[in-house]
Amino acid sequence: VVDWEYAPAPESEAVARVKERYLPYIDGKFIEGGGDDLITVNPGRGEDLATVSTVDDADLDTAIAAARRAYEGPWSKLSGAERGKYLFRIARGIAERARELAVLESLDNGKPIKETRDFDVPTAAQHFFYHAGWADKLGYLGYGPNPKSLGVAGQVIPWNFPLLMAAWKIAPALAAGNTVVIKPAETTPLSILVLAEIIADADLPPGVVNIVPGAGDVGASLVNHPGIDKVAFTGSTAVGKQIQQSLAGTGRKLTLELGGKGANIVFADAALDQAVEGIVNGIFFNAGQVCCAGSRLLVQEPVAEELLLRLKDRAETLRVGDPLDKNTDVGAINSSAQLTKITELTQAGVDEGAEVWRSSCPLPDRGFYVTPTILANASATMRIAREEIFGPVLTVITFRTPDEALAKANNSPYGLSAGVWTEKGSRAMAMAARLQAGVIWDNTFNRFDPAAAFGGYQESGFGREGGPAGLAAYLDTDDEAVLG
Ligand code: TXE
Repeated sequence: VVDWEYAPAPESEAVARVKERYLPYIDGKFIEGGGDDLITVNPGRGEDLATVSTVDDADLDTAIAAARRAYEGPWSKLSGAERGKYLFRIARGIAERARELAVLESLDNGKPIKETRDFDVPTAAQHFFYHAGWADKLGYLGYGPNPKSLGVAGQVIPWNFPLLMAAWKIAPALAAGNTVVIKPAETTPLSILVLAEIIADADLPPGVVNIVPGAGDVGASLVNHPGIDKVAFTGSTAVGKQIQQSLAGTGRKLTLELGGKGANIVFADAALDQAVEGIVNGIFFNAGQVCCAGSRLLVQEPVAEELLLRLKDRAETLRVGDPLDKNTDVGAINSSAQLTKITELTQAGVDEGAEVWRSSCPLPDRGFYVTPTILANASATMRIAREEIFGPVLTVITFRTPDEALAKANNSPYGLSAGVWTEKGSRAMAMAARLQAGVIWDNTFNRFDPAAAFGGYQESGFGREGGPAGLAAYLDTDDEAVLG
């Protein structure tokens, strides 16, 4: 039994320097947008956090025209080494303001400070460092000494890793020589607007990066704008499908990174305690609001009971609570809408006959929180086995043979991530060859490296981010698949 009485260790909220009002960043200036203001909420408390000015169609035209001028003017005339210098400066700027960004991200998104401090912010800086190194070496990618960039990239990002997704999108686009107009998610626009300050301080030529806050309609106008040469979207499968349809026939290059229902497959010979850590990380990291989450646990029958016992013991120790508390393991859900979706889908699992276990950790009395939940005895036809819950809710299914594990893992419209836990290397390799997933981890989970290509199959989208393949997505080449 865990004793939940403890002394909180809160990070100072003042470090985030939250402003009352945040502005779009267009053509090197922070401007009042013509759209309706939006209020961003602190999900840890369920209270309003700040007001953000959003863009209208005229502002979008201005941003895209500025990006075009910057592309045709200073940016495309720079050498790769000079572009690299700007990226290094942005990376250093993120590192210098790391603590401020971490606290702000926890306030705006709800994820624990442990994660923003140790993962989101340093990994975002790492992405700029990595791509800075590529800017003057694109010739080594195998398509001539001076590969051609695409032009103006229109990018739309989600709320689950706001700063990190901004880095994933902006860094490769700039390294490859493009300019950018990027829209953050409506619930998490703050950290990218601090990144805009870092970009301004790095003296990037005006118009190279433009940040256009707004809701989904702004995203739709951006990706469909005739001034855009390349579209990169990370978000829901439903919106991804709409974008693909609306871009059909335009010839515009498109990368889609959509949802997932990752299978974490544990064989009877696996090191079970290590697997438990990987399963916990796979589904409770960022409260499960992760496209590559290991949201389906497939466990081999002989160890199913033992693994579940150990898993529940471990999950019982997770502290759910205030995102700014340094002891918090599982923070808040990003929005009340997402909270409702998680609650409804979990209930559907219970109604369909899954066996539910919930941790006993008390939840804060305000804010948007979900108790770590395990739904065992699930079958492949249940909604909880097929649909993305995007919350701290694990679906458990058993299997007998490797073939059955493969069939069950691949029985999904998605195909983003998978994990294989076994002491037998040949089995891990054989599974990896047949799993329909873009990212497969062996005896680990949720490991990320800017040098490694990330992306999905089927309804998880297409195109790769990270590594040479991620750069190819911003170059005039069809080599992405080869470079992956
Ligand atoms: O996604 P949306 P939502 C999944 C997850 C979640 C569900 C819904 O299952 O529960 O999607 O989340 C912008 N044209 N993922 O509703 O709407 C929007 O403003 C262009 C998985 O938040 O797809 C935001 O910036 N853009 C995913 C971004 O798209 C549009 C991460 C994502 O929001 C648009 C997020 C349109 N028509 C949710 N409509 C992942 N891959 O990790 C909205 N947007």
